[in-house]
Amino acid sequence: MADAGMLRFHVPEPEVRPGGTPDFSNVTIPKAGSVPRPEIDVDPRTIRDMAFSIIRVLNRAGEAVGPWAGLLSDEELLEGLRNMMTLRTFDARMQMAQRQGKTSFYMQHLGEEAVSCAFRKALAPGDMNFPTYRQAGLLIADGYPMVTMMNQIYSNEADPLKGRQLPIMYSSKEHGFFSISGNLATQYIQAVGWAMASAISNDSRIAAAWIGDGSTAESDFHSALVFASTYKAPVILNVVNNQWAISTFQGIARGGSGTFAARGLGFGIPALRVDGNDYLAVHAVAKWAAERARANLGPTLVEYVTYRAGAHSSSDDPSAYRPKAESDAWPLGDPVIRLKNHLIHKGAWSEERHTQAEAEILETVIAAQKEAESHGTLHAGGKPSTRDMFEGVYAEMPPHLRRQRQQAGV
Ligand SMILES: Cc1ncc(C[n+]2csc(CCOP(=O)(O)OP(=O)(O)O)c2C)c(N)n1
Ligand SMILES: [Mg+2]
Repeated sequence: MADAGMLRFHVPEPEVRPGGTPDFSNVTIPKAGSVPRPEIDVDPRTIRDMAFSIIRVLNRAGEAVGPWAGLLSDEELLEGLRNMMTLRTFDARMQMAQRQGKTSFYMQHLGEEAVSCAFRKALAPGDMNFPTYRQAGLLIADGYPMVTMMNQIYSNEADPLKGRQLPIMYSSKEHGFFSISGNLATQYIQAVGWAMASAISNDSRIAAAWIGDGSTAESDFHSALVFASTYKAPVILNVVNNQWAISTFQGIARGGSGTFAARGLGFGIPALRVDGNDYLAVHAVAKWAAERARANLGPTLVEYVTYRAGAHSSSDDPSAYRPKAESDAWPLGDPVIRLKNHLIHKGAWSEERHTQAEAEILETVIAAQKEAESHGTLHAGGKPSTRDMFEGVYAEMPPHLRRQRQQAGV
């Protein structure tokens, strides 16, 4: 009490800094299969504890257990494994291409592949994602051509966005992938607004909002929750908690709320936490939330508990702010290895087939890369024409732009 009356400013600190021993002893991991699966029309007040647990299906022995298991066939699981492996290989090749100067920028998904790949499979055609830069699995799992993604990354002559967007900020209406905005959290208000419009026009399509743990500190996140809860918008409110927001640990944006899922409770929105490295759990929870939205039961907030194993982006070096071995210590493991082990346990897969699939996937990704590079890279080959810069923005081009286009001689 010596300093009674003297205020002290509180800044949350991560458990460990570079040079320290990784410590996740504060992350409580419930047993796989232990969290119940309520009916979709459950009274949200009766499941508030789900915002503090973690829904898991795959146990350490590679078995799928509990009430959230059993939704996917072996074929669907094998496709999921292939999609995650493809995303991982795509990431590795594009990260390398960035280092080779073929693009200015890249962002990887390492460790988070299950979130976007499994989620995509819970949606129906016509549903719309409002993704961040770390959900390319939504496109890969929906069969969007890798060559087109690479063309965008290289800003080459075949880039569908004509070099206007930062690399990796894809856009595809047909694949339910709303144009990515670099301004964090804008995706939330856009998704909720789109979902409200869908309900107002008595459509059947639902929306999915995406945000990272750090970005939940933006006001857009909170405003979106007001509208989503008041109007029971048909939207899935996804929070990908990968523990880091560049160099800032998740405790800063979370503050004293315990979990990011718990943010939904004050709005009366059902909030679930799920093991983001468990393909089966992610898919089952996404399906539950999608069914609620489609049945006019309103929004669901889902927190995916995962870990960003790679750097934030090609411009980041995590060794400056976290121990090097921290990702190996992450208690929920690796999503690709966990699904692989599950399929081997079931007798639907083997180490040999996995090695063979890795080689095949690498070959496919390299072939796509060769094709994309034939259309140009950042500093070589074909580019979008200067004329493209003036088109597709205004229905009628304003006089000053018409003048500039004439000056440019295009
Ligand atoms: C409004 C806004 N503020 C800051 C930035 C810069 N910025 C880009 S990514 C990022 C960290 C986001 O972390 P998180 O939301 O946890 O997502 P993650 O990258 O971990 O997937 C920041 C601060 C931005 N793009 N937009
Ligand atoms: Mg994050």
